[in-house]
Amino acid sequence: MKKLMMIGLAVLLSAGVALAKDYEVAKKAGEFDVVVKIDKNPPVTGDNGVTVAVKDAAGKVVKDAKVVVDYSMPAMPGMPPMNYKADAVQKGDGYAATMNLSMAGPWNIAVKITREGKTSSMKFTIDAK
Ligand SMILES: [Cu+2]
Repeated sequence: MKKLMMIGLAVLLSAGVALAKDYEVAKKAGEFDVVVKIDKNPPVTGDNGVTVAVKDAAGKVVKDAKVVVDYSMPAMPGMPPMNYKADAVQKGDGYAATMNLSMAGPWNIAVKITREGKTSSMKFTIDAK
């Protein structure tokens, strides 16, 4: 009985860890090292919280940039192309935005970082459920 409970607990704990893990993409945007996390994994139809962490070439956290999250879906049968934009707000060591995905399927994400008049971006795709 005790052994069964221990196994049950281990399963619960590992499931909890898997569920808690954010969708994460790390990429370069120009000279910046960018880590984007989405609080739904996989991303879902509706609201998804996005956080963006930016470091400069020297590895220093960048807090004075303007960060915009563009998300779009190319045209599909019966659906015109959709393009949205969310301005991220500086928060803690990064930037936060909410992405509202209007339908399931593939979305192109572009994170644009503007600092000192120069804009760099990183791109990736997600498959919303
Ligand atoms: Cu669509």
